[in-house]
Amino acid sequence: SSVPNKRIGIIGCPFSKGQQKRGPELAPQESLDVLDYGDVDIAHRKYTPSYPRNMRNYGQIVGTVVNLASKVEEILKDDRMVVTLGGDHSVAIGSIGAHLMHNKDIAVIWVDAHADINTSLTSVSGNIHGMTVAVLAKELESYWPQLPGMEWLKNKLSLKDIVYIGLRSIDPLEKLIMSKFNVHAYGMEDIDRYGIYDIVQNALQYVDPEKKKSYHVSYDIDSLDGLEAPSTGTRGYEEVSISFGITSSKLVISVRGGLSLREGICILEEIYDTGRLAAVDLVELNPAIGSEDDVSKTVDAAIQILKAACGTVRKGVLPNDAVIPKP
Ligand code: 5AB
Ligand code: MN
Ligand code: MN
Ligand code: MN
Repeated sequence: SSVPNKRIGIIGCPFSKGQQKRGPELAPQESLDVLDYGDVDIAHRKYTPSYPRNMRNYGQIVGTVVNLASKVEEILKDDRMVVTLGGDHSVAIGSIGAHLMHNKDIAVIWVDAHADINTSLTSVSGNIHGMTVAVLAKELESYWPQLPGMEWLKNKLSLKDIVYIGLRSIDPLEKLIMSKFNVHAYGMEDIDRYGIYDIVQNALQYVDPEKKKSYHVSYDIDSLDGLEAPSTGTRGYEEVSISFGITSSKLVISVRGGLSLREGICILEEIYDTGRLAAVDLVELNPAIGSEDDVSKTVDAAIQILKAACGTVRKGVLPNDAVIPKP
């Protein structure tokens, strides 16, 4: 099998406007021991004469993902695996968009409680972190209004090239989109039935049967159970206000019962083992949520997952030239 990439470039994207809570922008400040390409410039400008409806903070998002995309491309050209530390999940528009510019033949493994496949016309929240996959999807182009500033996204992602793992909270219209386009997804119930190892093997076999694609893992920390990763914005029970025209009501989304940290680690270990893991996003960690303990628990979970993505083996590795000391 091919040799996994040992060179890593890490980039912070402290962007939080894809959702409404303060905090995800703080996550990149937690330091991880890898080569650092710095933080992306966050766009603060209000954008565009034709701001699309029901897309909160569109201007800042467009500006930021463009900046992130050029950094990600730079890291890929340096032949390093890219680790993008969000930020909320809207940053994956930039990282996956850049990966697609660098290499058209990618496969995305989206690990999340949510499908993030709303368009501006189906979203009940107007939060763009719930629309990322739909923005990137080739098959959904005609379901969007004009998206000014997203013209750079020329190579779109085919919905055949994405597979979800860990879903447990999908909006009804997201479900409709997924079934119409036959999007491949493993929910928590599938993991209960078959176990995480077999699920990952199946997912990879589906999305990359010829074993030649460049993998992009977009890891939303809310895929983990709230007990393992409490400091994230969309966990537990949350009320999202729905407003279409003059009607408005509340939707309660339940997202308990998520992945164990071990399952999360296993996903990355197996994908690392393919030797073709080229990019990882670690998003939605929100250090402004929960107690100090909650935050350090969540950061630690994120670190364990990133370590697995970088080739850490839980069983340990043989040291290079070391010998067992004798007296
Ligand atoms: B996340 C919801 N589907 O569109 C929406 O955390 C939640 O990046 C989106 O997965 C969650 O607002 C976005 C209700
Ligand atoms: Mn999520
Ligand atoms: Mn997400
Ligand atoms: Mn979230």
